[in-house]
Amino acid sequence: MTSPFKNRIGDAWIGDGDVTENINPSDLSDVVGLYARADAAQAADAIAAARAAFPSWSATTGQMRGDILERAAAEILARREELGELLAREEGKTLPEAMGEVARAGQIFRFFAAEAVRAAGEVVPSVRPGVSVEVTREPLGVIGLITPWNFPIAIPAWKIAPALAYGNCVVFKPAELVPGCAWALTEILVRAGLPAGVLNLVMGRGSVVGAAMLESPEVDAISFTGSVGTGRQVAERCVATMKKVQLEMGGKNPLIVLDDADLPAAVEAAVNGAFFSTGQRCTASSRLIVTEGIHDRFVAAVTARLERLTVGHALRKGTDIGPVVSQDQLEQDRRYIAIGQDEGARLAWGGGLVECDTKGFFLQPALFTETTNAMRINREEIFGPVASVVRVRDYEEALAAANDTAFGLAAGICTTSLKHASHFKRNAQAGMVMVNLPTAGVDYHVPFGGRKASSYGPREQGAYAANSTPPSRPPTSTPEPFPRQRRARPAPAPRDAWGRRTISPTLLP
Ligand code: UN1
Repeated sequence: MTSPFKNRIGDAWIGDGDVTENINPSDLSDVVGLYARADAAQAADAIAAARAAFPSWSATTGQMRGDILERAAAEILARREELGELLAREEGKTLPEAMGEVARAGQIFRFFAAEAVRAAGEVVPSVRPGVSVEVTREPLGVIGLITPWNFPIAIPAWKIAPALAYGNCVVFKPAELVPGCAWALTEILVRAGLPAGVLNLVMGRGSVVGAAMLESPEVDAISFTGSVGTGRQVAERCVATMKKVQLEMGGKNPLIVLDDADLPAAVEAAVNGAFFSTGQRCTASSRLIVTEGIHDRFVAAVTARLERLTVGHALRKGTDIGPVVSQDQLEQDRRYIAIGQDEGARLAWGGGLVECDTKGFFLQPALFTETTNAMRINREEIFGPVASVVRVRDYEEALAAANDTAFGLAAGICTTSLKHASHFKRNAQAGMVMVNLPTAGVDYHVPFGGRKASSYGPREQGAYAANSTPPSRPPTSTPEPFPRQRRARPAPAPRDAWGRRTISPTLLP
């Protein structure tokens, strides 16, 4: 038996015991590798290693942290083909999609390499005479990261890069289905020069590793991307130990198509948003809300486009849509296709299993028409290549349907009317609003996140990620980076109710 890829705890690669097989969803006979599964004691060791590394890591310069992130960025970008192949093999998105995701991860590290040296803080005149106020950001401490399987390298990148850039230590628990990219990313960062304990990788079960992170008082914050159900449990457990928490959860994202839309552009946005990456994106355009004047032409054109798409092995040239990630997810997708039919929706295209020369989880994209927004297929996140068309009279009814959902991650509109596009941007109840674009596919330098049940806590990505590590707990035992001075040090500034040291009175001469 080949030796497994191990967890990174402190300065060592650990784990010869329990392992999991990483299986290729395009070819179930292809084992990507064996990956160690951490137990609760190893998770505790990882947390302790991060805690021990924090005083010196948080006292490093932004330049030093940025240099490490930049080395990692350069390597990720240079290896995008090889890492893309690994990603496509373990998760099932097509090779071009996977390489695009790897490039995005590299760019995220490059962005935060530069952010690490951005001057932070401000000095403001006090309302009291002779006093000035300094507002500074301090590293938070140990951050626990829990990431999903659908973006095996980009989501870890957009959580790890800011956490490290701003001087925090990390305990990283990737989804069990995709340990390969997580291991490769950790290995790159370690070789880029991260000191021991600053980044710890603990692959394994949520019920073991995730639970250890949530319970530990030594973890200061959790950033989680995953389902609403799990997110709610994460939030409850974070509150119990007063951890900061950031949650990115589901979506049921509307894409409105108005009568005046450019039809080919609308079809492209819908097909890309709903079905590319096998529909496995929380930003997927799963509800296509179409006004009646364009409805039939739109459905005919989308169907014609779906007929030309090839579902197949993620690494094969010519494949447009790779497999569903796992047996469980395939069953969930098929269950919802059956629910839609039971609810009276018309399965206008697809939804069947696809035979390929390898055994994998291949599913034809499924398009439902004649649906109402009240149907379960339009209310619950399916997370597969399944989308519904909701027919509406006009823009007002479309807007009402778009907002009639518990979720609020992304929303889109296809129109040539500036009036409707502008109104929608202001009135869509979503964190991100797209015009003549798919709801999925986002930029890495701007805030990412949703409203309502889709997100909780501060925004991720771009400079907004700094808010994920609020200045709530200054480091307790930061070593002096400079030789001690003989003069007595002034008393520290008082802390506010949140423990923040935001006011430092400076008596002017
Ligand atoms: C994208 O649409 O490019 O899990 C990103 C997800 C989201 C990321 C989507 N958190 O699908």
